[in-house]
Amino acid sequence: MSRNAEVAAVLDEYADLLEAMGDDYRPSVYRRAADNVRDHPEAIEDLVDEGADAVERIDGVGEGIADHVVDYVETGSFAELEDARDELPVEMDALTRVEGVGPKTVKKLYDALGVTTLDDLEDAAESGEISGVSGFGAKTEANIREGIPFARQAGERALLGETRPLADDVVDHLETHDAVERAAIAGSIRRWRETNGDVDVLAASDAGQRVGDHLADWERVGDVIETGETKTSVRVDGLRVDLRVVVDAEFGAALQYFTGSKAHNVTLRNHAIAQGKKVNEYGAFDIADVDDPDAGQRVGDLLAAETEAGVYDALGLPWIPPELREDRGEIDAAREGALPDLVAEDDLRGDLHVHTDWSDGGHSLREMIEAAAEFGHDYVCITDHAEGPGVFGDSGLSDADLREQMDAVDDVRDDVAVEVLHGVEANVDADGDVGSVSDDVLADLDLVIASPHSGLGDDGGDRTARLVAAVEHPRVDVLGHPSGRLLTERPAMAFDAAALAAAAADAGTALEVNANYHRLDLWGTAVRAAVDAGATIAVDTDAHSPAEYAQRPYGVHTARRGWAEAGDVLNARDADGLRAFLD
Ligand code: DGT
Ligand code: CA
Ligand code: CA
Ligand code: ZN
Repeated sequence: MSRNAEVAAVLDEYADLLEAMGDDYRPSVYRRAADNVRDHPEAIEDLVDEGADAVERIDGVGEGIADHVVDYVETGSFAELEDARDELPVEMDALTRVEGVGPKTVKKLYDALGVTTLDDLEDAAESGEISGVSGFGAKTEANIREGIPFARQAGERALLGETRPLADDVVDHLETHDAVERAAIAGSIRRWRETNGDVDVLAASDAGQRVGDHLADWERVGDVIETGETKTSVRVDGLRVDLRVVVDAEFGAALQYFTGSKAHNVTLRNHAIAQGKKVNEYGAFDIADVDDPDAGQRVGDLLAAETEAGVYDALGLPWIPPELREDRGEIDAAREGALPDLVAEDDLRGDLHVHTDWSDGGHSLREMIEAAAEFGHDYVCITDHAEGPGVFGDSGLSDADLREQMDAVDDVRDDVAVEVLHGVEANVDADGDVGSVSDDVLADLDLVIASPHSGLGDDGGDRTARLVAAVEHPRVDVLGHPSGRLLTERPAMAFDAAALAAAAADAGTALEVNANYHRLDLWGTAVRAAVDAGATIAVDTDAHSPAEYAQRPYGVHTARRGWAEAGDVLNARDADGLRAFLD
């Protein structure tokens, strides 16, 4: 991973500070630049090395922003940012993570009450001071108070879409050292959990200290927390990286242990004990003839330690994919030979949720379609937003726009190497209706996604009826990002996953696993409910740019966390199978 995410975060912070100061125009310019820097395929620090002109090659980055980026990468800040931070010295990122608290609210609460941190905000909300500030009522104060725990917890976990690329880079860096025999990602990142407390990696080597030093010396490392023979911890881009070094002969056992989850490991240990065996980070052991199995870590006859598959095999189990290791019945299923044959990245043949510059995407119809062909898709469905509440600006399409887009799709369709479907992403309104698009337009489109874009957030109310009504709508084919959650930013709306799954199965409507790593919506347990109910899922990227097609793995592995097989996935079907489902 490059420093793109870090630079984007700084541009977003500056945008928030400008907005708080009452600047109406520049915040959106900086946010757009931040999005483009974040998604840019080249490393921002490499562009900075080339000079400000190279940075300006990024869409939406003009001379002024490019200069700021160069200053930031070279010196750790830029003058205007420091001035703004001096004027409003608050933890902007943490405070705005509270639902309903934007930059302008932060400024008001700083001016009136001196609130600079989440702790300050909590104190002010609990003592009733916020409702005493002009413009704030008791309801707002209560909402802020209730939003603080989510914001606090969210701040402690990082998105898989940020940690996973970093973990891959750490492994690559470790593998450049000649004393490293193998290296691998472990922990919750290996299980593809959607947020992660830290980055766990494991290396096999007889020279632990040298390997630890090699990590500490990596150019990307900010702070070194500790180094040692077996454990080294550093911080990169604000994320904690924990490295364990073990001997190659015990790498499999260590990988099994440090992949977790803790709950999976506890159940696995009990399964071992029931067979007169023992499993820990050093191996699987037969302890049937041992008087005191707790006399040491390596007590008993060693059965396996070198490979993870060997450890499971020694306990009479097939290898269990990391996505399943959450203690949700996977060990029983393994014992019974009933593990699912999980959907794989290569099983997917197309993407059914894609935006263009007809709505809020950044690229033309032709660019997005050609990029889908280049990505290797057999088919792609263009699904720009219909007009309606919650859709960015006035970017949504009217009936007339959709009719016009049908012709535009036809113009591209014939000379591209991918089958093109034309659909729409309509809004689910409060009653579960799809609002703004008329029925005759819906009928003429190949595919209709209905997604909640407004009335989101968890107000404690049960939204099952709203979502069930949407899946039962006769024109709706896919329910898009059903909960509306934005990881670490906005909680999922509450709904009964089993009831939604049953309704979707009955209605023949697919439930989306939105692969955008800010969403991952549905998620593991909700996918499991869908699969158990016999509902179909659709793993789609919701791409707003060609680069976002590459977020597909996050969706596939999230579906795997829900025990999904290829047969459960709409876009694992070939084009004929897809059309049969849509008709
Ligand atoms: P995270 O970091 O909160 O996203 O979740 P994990 O699962 O990566 O947890 P972490 O980093 O604390 O530990 C990595 C793995 O190491 C964990 O999944 C299982 C194993 N592990 C760590 N500490 C313990 C422990 O005290 N008991 C057991 N059974 N396993 C542990
Ligand atoms: Ca971890
Ligand atoms: Ca850890
Ligand atoms: Zn969308």
